[in-house]
Amino acid sequence: MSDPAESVFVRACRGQRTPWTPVWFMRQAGRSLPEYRALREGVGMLESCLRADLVTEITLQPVRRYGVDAAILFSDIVLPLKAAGVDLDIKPGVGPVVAQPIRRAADVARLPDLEPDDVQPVADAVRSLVTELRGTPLIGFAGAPFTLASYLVESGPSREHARTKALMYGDEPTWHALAERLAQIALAFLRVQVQAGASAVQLFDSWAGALSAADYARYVLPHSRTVLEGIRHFADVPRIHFGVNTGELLGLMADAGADVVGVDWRLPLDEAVRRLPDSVAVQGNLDPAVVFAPWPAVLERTRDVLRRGTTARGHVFNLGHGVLPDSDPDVLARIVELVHEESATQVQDAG
Ligand code: 1CP
Repeated sequence: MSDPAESVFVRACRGQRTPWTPVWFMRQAGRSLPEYRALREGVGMLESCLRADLVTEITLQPVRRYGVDAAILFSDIVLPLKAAGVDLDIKPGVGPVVAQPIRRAADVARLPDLEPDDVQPVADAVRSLVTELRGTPLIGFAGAPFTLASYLVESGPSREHARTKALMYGDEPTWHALAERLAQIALAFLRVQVQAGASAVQLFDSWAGALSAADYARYVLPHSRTVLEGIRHFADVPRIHFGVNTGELLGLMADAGADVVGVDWRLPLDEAVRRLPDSVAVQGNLDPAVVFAPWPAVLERTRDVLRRGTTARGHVFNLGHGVLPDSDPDVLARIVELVHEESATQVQDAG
């Protein structure tokens, strides 16, 4: 069994030379695969995240299908909140729904802490995955404080995040108290995964792009830094920091303590590289909708992402956001093959 800490994926995250560009897909587990739908038949989303056997199998499915360079744990960003005791559910076709929204200081005070025992099945699944993956690295993840707060304050998915921003702008102490609690929960969840053997972590701040740079720096960055720096002190694993529509925030997201910054499809990777310090690698950024276009378009755009990615210290190929639910698994498998072939040739040309 090869050492996942020396895998192509981990090396690229560290900005070290690799024989090809590693690739994985956000939301590769549990979305478009028929074998996933079959396994989940009659099992609720959060219930499935707390069954180690299901988590293990669903995490492995895309690795087998696509030959990706990394696995991502099958779970959800709201799972640690549920496991800690927050009354919430994931409604099919909707997303996370919270019974009692958190909007005042008293609501924040009621938020429970996450104890490692609360997510014991996650640790069990990670341990069995490390064995089953035979050297392929496993990415652990958590939701960042802002994105988690949005679900708790809005009480469900939101486009505008208006109540979340209203809390931030109108009651700064309560906002910081909430974000600090969520940072501790995210950090505790990541620690469990890393302790059990995850080789890298990704902090999903999916909705941070809703904020201006000044507001991100004032209200969000310090709390995301608590999580990312907390992991750095805990273990030597690469930390990926990702959000959608964050072109104006990339430098700040690196500043929060990332080794790799995820970029969505709106900004060309070489431009993202110009906005980032030299010390960080990039991840991204094929538009997830490209998967639906005829193959010549997929080919052209995949090559373009690879070419722009060569300007970075390290490049992990990915989509600019998650796999869309109706994506054809065969196209995703062909993209993995293409990324491997093309990038191996690039390395030969450069050498
Ligand atoms: O590869 C994988 O799919 C791994 C598992 C995974 C991950 C990484 C799931 C399973 N969720 C997530 C992260 C997650 N969850 C994020 C960050 C990534 C992103 O931006 O997509 C977010 C914002 C969520 C919240 C969430 N959970 C939503 C989005 C709702 C919204 O605000 O628009 C939804 C629909 C869920 C449910 C969910 N999570 C995962 C699955 C397979 C599902 C669908 C479950 C079902 O309905 O049965």
